[in-house]
Amino acid sequence: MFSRRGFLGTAALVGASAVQGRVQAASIPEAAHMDKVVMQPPLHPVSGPDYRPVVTLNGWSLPFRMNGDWKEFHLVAEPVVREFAEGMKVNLWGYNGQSPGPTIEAVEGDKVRIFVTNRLPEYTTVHWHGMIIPSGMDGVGGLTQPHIQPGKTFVYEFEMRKSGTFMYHPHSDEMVQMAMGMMGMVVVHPRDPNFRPVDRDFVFVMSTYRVDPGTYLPQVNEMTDFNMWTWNARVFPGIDPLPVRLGDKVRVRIGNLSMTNHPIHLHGHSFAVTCTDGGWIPESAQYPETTTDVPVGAVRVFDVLADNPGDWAFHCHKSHHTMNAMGHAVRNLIGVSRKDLAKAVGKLAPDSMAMGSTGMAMGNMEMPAPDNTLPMMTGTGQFGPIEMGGMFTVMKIREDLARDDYRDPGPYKFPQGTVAYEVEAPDAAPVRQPGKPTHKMKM
Ligand SMILES: [Cu+2]
Repeated sequence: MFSRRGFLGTAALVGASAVQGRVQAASIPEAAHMDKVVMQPPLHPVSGPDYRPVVTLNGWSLPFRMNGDWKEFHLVAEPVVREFAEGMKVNLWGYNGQSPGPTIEAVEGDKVRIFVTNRLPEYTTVHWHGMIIPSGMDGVGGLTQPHIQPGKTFVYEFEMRKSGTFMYHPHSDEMVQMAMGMMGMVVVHPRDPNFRPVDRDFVFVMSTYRVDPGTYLPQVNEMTDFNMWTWNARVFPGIDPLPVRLGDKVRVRIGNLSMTNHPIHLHGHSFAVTCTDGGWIPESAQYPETTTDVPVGAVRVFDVLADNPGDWAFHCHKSHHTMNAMGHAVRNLIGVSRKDLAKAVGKLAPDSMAMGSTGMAMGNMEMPAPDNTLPMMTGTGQFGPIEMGGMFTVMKIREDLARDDYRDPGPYKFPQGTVAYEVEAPDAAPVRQPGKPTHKMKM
């Protein structure tokens, strides 16, 4: 006997299978694959509402196809090999050939259908961090959907209800899968192209890894002691610069799926945080900053007027995060006589190198390193060693860049007389404390 409730239930099921049938009939869109580790040109819209596309540092945006009024994307979760910088490759898990996965771009109001194929050796899901979507599309394995088993493809369908910057990552064996690099960014452009428009729009996600020197696989159980601090799974000097035309209004969208916060600092300018993964910040609530902290599991987007030409360092302000694999066990030897130390150590280990008695500047130092690791501090600029690593790159603001030109313009040509310079001066002996205190303390 059919109860009314049973009848409705059946009808709903018929509806559901009809939707599935339609998708199957329409076939799954081809999955684009990326084999490059440098920033790909922006993907301009060919139809629909106009928007200024983003560029992803050392990454790309996922191509899509239109199917009726649905925008269809295809993500493939799979093992990948990611080059962190020249000289170091790591076996990660990612999407469509790289880790992190491609940026997904759409427009507010778009209906999107995202196919996710699992080519990992274990199940996965995709969670759409920060997006306002139906609960059943939220991608939390076990809670809102069955896990996607290896070899299977699932479909996520939802409307991009609000514009902004979001992230995607698995909610399925999450600790392992995120520690292996499974993540990416979602940018939803406002439907109104006049809403807070910018001239250049950059996006990247921060992640951290513990990859012991000479090895190729992150230690996924590591909780705190990471040694690779990455922007889009790249470290300095492997991170793309941000080429900017003088006078451009620039947006930088930063996601943090690492296990600690990162205070991100831009030299030479002040900026305002204009958007988080929760939405746009009203202008009345914005304030000027030169460093903004990006908490774990959050997005911060800042807008900056690039009105100061030059090569401007852009980096995490935790100084250990602008280093590559480092020996954290190294003792602080500043002030220790190098000669005595070298003698003492030399007796024990004849090939050793005493370092650090005047600091750790390593510009002219060469140390043997195992294969597949990177120097702690590296990189060379036009004036010498830069001695950075990890989360460091350069915003290159130039007068003569074309509108959509994102190629590295090379080192800045400093106008004559604008660079700090050496003067003739007598040998600067350290200033001694005067014999008598200059102020008497009242007791
Ligand atoms: Cu940091």
